[in-house]
Amino acid sequence: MRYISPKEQAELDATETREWLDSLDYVLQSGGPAKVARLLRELTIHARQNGVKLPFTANTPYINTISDDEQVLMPGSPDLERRIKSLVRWNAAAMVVRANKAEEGIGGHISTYASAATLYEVGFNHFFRGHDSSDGSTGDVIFFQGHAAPGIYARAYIEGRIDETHLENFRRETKAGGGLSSYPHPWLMSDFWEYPTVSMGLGPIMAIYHARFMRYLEDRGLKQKSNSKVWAFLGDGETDEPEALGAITLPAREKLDNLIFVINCNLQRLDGPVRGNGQIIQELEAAFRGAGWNVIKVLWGREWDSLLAKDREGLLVKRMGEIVDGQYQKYAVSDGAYVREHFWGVDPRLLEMVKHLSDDQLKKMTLGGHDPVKVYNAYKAATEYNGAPTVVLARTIKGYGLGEAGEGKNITHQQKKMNEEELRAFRTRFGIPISDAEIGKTPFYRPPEDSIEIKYMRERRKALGGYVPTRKVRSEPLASVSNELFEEFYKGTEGRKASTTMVFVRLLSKLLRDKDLGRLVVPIVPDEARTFGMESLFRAVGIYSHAGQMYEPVDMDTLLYYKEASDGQILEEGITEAGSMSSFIAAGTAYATHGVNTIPFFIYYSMFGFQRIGDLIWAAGDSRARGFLLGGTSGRTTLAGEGLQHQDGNSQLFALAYPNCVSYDPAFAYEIAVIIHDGIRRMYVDQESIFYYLTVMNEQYAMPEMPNGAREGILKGLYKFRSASKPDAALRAQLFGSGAILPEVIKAQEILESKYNVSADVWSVTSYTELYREGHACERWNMLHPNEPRRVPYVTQSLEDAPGVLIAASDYVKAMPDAIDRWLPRPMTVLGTDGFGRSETRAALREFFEVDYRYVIVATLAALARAGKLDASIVEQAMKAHNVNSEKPNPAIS
Ligand SMILES: Cc1ncc(C[n+]2csc(CCOP(=O)(O)OP(=O)(O)O)c2C)c(N)n1
Ligand SMILES: [Mg+2]
Repeated sequence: MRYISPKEQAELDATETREWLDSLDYVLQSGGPAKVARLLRELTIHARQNGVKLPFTANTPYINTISDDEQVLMPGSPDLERRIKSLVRWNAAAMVVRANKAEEGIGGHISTYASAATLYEVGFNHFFRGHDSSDGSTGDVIFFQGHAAPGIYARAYIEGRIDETHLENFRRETKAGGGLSSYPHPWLMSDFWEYPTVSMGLGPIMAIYHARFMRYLEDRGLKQKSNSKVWAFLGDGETDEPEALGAITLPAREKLDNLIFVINCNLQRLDGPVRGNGQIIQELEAAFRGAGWNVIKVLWGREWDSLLAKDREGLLVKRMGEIVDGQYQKYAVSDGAYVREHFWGVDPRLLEMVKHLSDDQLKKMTLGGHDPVKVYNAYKAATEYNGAPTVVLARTIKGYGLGEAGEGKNITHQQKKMNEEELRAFRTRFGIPISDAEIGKTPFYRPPEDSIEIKYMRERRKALGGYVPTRKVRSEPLASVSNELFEEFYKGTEGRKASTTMVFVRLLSKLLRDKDLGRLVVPIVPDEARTFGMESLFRAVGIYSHAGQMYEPVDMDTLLYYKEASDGQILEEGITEAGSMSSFIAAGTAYATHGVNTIPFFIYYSMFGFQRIGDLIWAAGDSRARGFLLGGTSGRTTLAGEGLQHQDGNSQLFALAYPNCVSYDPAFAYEIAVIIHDGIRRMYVDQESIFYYLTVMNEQYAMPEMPNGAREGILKGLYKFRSASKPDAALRAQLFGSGAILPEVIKAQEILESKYNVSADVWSVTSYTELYREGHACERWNMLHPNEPRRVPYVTQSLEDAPGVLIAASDYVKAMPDAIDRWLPRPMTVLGTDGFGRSETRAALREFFEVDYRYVIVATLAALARAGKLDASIVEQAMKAHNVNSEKPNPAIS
């Protein structure tokens, strides 16, 4: 081969490159960009097939996605909007400063909203549709970033929705005249906030599933098809929460172009930079693009456009892309001379580009997220985009406008105070008509009622369908719930064995077939339907999929095939309890947001509920979500084989702490029927803002007939299931059982009577939590009304005259029965399942945790012995007879 010199080689390379580029230019001119894209795709495939390893990048350059020439002019009055924004900024800052004037400040955040003001104001003036939208939709659903709440209140104040007293009482919610919640809390401000967001990461995942639920409602004909959007505003630091990014593939897969994320990329979180040594925006771009989202970067304001136009060699773009976030933050707090030297100064050609600008002008060049035109264009593109969700990555400065008080500084997130000088500077910068004499008082400022600012704001909101946020219950309550559906369960199973899970599934199937309620029921499962024996529902009501079923399911020839359908009713979420819970919240709040009384039933492995996604359940409570959570395969000893990470003896205890969660641990079919019947009535007829948690188990036993008069007690948490056959016996006991442990207790009752002459009543405790709450409510009332007759807790009334020792057993921790101990006539012996579960058979587990019938017997006899009614030797004999080893290690810690 002939020798080719490096110079010759370079020339050949250059010629080759030119030829390729010329060809590409030709295709571009003759066929357009789409043809170029196709060609490049084909070239890529060809190269790969021939072993070429192409470098991967999911990133685009560090510039705006929407170029200068693609941009449209902003409608409306930019000047007025700027002025309004300044007023909102002032009041937002003022309310936080005032809340922290006193020694004991009560917190609040200035810098989050300061960085996000433009992102919100462009939305309020041009995009966010209220619920009275004239386009026939129910408007947009907006998840506001929790820490930006002061700005949202400040706007509501100028709009005239709340008054000065409210602002003064920011974070003083118990004050007369009404206070404002620190963050979005529909529980506390139920006509204002719709969704809680401040536990970071929950807003984004709830938004994703809400967008999908909106599609579900439309596809099932429960809601008119519309152009409503779900907006989620979040912080860049927030994206470190697994929930924030953990579900982003779903909306892309399901083509949810009704979903828009706006991430306020101020490059800072609470302690410091989000990615000091990296670039959070590029990182997020890659993640979202990789997941299939439409990504719009809004990095630079208009002042940069002319510089970028001059940047033929791409020097500026390259420079923009090589600065790490920590350094960008440094530029934000530095003067123009520093920026000139350190950003532009690396290359004389870059310096040349800005030589016509003064240091001051250099310093004032804005970022994209502070430029309303850039933000407007991004939102416009986002709302018009078809086929995928959009994320707007908007670059801003944290604490924008605070100047010395904190702009861009690491301490800015926690900045709650501003001194007089700082206030004065802030006022001057934003042109707020407050005099020097007054500034020390940090007065709120609202322009006169007939000012053009107020008129403009109101007109804009009117045109967009009313004020945002507004929460209003839009559904009519259900008229009633017929008893008919539930009656079969009162009769029991006539000896046939069934588990409470089977009973629930049967009841759910009946509800789904009901002509009134059926269409409102939303079954939600996280890949667990077969575990709970629900697979028959696949075929009966279908699994929801917007796309329908584009394949022939492998089990097509079976009766219960895996049917996906665009009007399917089941939300089969796959293995995501967090996603399923987000669906539950969307379905459980649709009575307000969409005016549809959907009734979600979310059934899951109980161990992965409160314990794993407790914060989302808390958010459901805050959201006033209605519906039923079903903890399946529950009970530490009832779920056999699975072991430590699966066996749940905790969830009932967790449920106790959720104020509007009504929880039950039912044992029998009729208990479940009574509870669900009453639950639907309370939530959908009486419209109470509560939700239910029921644990259901997989042990099968015969379901008895409902005892007469049990209904009230089932709901209150306790009723007598079976009376002692010899009430006058010398040895008496009261036995309490719950869930699948109740049959153990019943068995113990029989043996105690036949073998030990102990006559016992058996009680079913359906809810320790309800008994606990009612007991405390009575005590509290008594404390506050010393002169009035005492109220007696229901549990005390029920057991007042009950003779003998008291023994309780459940498949949950001992703290459950302990919770009612104080209202009992005597202390109670408690059997429960404290400790880690393990893989074993049910019988072995109950022996291990000491909750089977033998332990109920021993506990009863031991209590009688301690009370002096029985000789201790009898207890020892019983232990021997039942193989109970006194030296067995304590399961609570082993
Ligand atoms: C789950 C959770 N963890 C921690 C916090 C406390 N916290 C509140 S704001 C914040 C920093 C927020 O940073 P970022 O998301 O970037 O928002 P920014 O204020 O910068 O817009 C932290 C850590 C929280 N609210 N929720
Ligand atoms: Mg941030």
